[in-house]
Amino acid sequence: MYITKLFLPILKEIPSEAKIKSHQLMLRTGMIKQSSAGIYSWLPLGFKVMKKIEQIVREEQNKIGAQEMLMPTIQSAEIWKESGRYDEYGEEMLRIKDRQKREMLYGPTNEELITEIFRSSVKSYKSLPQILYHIQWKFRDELRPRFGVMRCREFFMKDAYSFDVNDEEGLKSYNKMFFAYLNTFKRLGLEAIPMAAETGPIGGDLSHEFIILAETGESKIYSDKRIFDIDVSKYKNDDPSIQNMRKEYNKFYAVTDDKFNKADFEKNIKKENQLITRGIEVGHIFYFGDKYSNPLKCTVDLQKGSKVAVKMGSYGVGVSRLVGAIIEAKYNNNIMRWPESISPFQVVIIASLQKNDKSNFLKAEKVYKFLKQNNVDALLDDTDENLSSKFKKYDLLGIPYQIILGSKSTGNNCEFKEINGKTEILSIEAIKNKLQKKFN
Ligand code: 5CA
Repeated sequence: MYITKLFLPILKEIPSEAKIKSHQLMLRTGMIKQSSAGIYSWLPLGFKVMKKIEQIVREEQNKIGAQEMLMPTIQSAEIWKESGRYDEYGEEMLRIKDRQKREMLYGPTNEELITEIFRSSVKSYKSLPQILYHIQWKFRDELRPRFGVMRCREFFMKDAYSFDVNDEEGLKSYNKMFFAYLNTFKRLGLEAIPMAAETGPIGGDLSHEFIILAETGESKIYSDKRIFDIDVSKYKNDDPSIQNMRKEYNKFYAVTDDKFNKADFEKNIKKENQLITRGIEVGHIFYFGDKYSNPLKCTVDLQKGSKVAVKMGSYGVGVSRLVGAIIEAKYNNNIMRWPESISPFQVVIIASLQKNDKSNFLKAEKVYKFLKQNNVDALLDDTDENLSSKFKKYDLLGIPYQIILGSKSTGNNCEFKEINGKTEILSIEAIKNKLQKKFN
């Protein structure tokens, strides 16, 4: 892509309504545009990053056997009345009437709808276990939408739902999801720690929030520092290994604000291992057994003819929130750096322009064509700005690698720079090989 062709409305000024870095940067670099309070359009750059995050989330869900589907954004109030949450949910729920005066709502979450789908399709314990998920827009009429995509009213979420025959099996599904989440966040370049949490309006008595550390985070956390040293890559995707992983996490105290108990914290953790800080919740998982299946009569027949309400859990990842959360985690010294796995482009090619001499730009175009032929997702800077403003722009955009055509690029060699890191002089072949390796 040539940058002049890219729809990239970069703003000169930091918008005053944006209080935290990620919000400022997302507006400034034209990733998003506010359409009304807490509701955003996703412009090409932001959309591309979000879609890459979505794909990683999807791949890790598929790896644990979850199946993708798609439910609508608009739901009927009937099923929410059956579960008892229609009144309980309060003003956060956007309620709508259709032309027949039927009560509808824009889904803030999907426990009821998925339970209704399940009860009308599954009759026997033999069809269990199942995990279904979708990646869809949600609407919550937050009292104070703020921090851009971090706490907005309309947001993109992956929500999954598990169905099992008893609690023992249900906990296996919960643990599988726990494992999938750790792998997902790792691929996104994040260190997300599972913290025991309150269940709020979703319900149940077992729940973990996955939190990344950030000063601007809304969640206060209390943990044993050693939980950050657990290496999830030593665990395999099978039940015994996943159970061992859970046991290792359970050894360390890690809770959010509402679960905090000062006496427990001080008794269980040595002073030097105590960590009290703030973080951003990027995922939240719940096990609530028959909280929805009971009132909605979602049962299966057991072997001996009796019926049992299926045991369920639900599992959310804030896909759109993650774009902001990753910026918060990666922005440093006025330089942004996207993890390779989700960077909007893999490399940017920048030419130093001399008056009446287009040779560096012509070389840059050649490099660009060569990389494109080799499936490298490159951005070519074809503006006539001076080098220092180009560098500033790409520090802001955070594309992890730069190829610079200037005084140091002779013959087939170019300057190859890691944003925020070292510079090397390499042949274009070597750069291509390096990039292909990094992005595979
Ligand atoms: N049904 C359950 C799990 S599927 C559920 O809705 N859980 S949740 O309420 O915790 O939301 C899941 C994730 O969505 C959160 O961890 C957070 O990352 C994201 N999220 C929640 N509210 C917002 C919001 N207002 N703005 C942006 N992201 C949000």
